[in-house]
Amino acid sequence: MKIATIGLGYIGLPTAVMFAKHGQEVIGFDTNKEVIARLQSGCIHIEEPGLQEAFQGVLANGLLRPVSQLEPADTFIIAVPTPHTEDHSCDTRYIRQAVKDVIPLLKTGNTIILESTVAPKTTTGVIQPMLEEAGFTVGVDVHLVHCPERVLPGQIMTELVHNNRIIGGVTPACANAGEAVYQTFVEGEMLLTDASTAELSKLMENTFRDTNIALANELVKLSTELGINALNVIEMANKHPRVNIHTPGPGVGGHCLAVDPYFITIAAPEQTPLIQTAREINSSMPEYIAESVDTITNNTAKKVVILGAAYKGNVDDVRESPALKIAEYLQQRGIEVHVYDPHVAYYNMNPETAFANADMAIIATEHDEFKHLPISLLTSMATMQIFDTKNIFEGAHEELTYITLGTLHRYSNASSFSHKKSLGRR
Ligand code: SAJ
Repeated sequence: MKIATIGLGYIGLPTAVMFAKHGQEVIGFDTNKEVIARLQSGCIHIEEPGLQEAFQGVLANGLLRPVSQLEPADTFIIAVPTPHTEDHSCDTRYIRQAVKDVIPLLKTGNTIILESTVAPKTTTGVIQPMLEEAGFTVGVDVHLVHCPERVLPGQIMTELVHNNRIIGGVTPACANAGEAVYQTFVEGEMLLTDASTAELSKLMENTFRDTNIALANELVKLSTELGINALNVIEMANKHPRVNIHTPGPGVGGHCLAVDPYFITIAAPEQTPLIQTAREINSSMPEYIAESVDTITNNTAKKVVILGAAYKGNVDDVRESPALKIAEYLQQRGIEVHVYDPHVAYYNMNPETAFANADMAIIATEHDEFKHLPISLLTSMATMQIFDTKNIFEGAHEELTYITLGTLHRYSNASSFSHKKSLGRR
């Protein structure tokens, strides 16, 4: 089978590599010529464990060819970005462009698979009409499938193989065609369904996470108010066999959890108050962290170092990153902010400069490097103070003030302080 993957980003590239690794002839197409040139020279352009080695292998044996000109194939897999517009709705322009690029190459019997996350009904409402306008009957001449990617950045190479796969065919024949494609390497279960169910399932998976994280973040706010350690509450509550309160943090980033719920709320605004509120709570967290800095330092912070720019640990992806929003809120307060991130080239500067004379270090991303910090960096601070919004720091120093999302109540305003003093612990 000859497979063409369109879009060689966080999903398209590992997917192309995986097909090639399992013996398929793959061409990887991307409109970004710099990306293609880099790939042709043997280097991947994203950080993902195991990907570089696997990529080099299939480039060397010729099964994967990065190309800047799309070619005919049996199967076209579209994995392009679906950015959100100003009002958070799903921008399908890259998908439509990809379909336009594919149409002149299409032959009877071809399969077109959309992996990009989309608003409900995009496959049947946007792509199917384009194919039919071009003279193809979907389900008869060509097969159209929505097969949402479900891999976790950082574990993509394993999850691509082992995760279950939703295969949403526009017709049952389309679903069968999609299954035949993924059978080449997927070891998880193949879940055949229709395209709209596949679209909404994908969106609800991330909405489930976003809503549950909002509950954890709301718990931080209410516990701080009540003088109780939210992290201890979560630890206790999660001992219940059917409870799994998620982990609170500085907000929700990435191009999935912070984006996908809006595709649902825009499609059905009246029916989604819970999802909308969850989004608001998670979006409020970076400002809440900045306000907490004011409270902790009694508005005296002049310089703050933010540890982490990426939206989550051990990846280089800064899309929708709460860390960068915290930086903005602190800068608006006139605070000098240094963002240090060893995983993100742009923010991988000299940590000495970032820490020197800082009044606080905020751990905003759970990179392994931040579990322990060199003592020399800590002692160079004006006030040795770590605000660990990810609860990961494992180091210790007698002069260190260590604050988590569970201990903010210690610094809350005077009105309820006496109450907090007697009830707050840790
Ligand atoms: N986060 C919390 N608390 C938690 C879990 C996560 O604050 O308990 C934050 C993270 O710090 C991060 C954000 O949420 O800022 C999202 O991180 P994540 O690791 O939960 O998810 P993503 O966006 O990297 O990947 C998700 C995954 N979806 C689910 O777990 C349901 C992944 O499987 C999807 O493939 C991916 O979205 C996607 O592409 O949709």
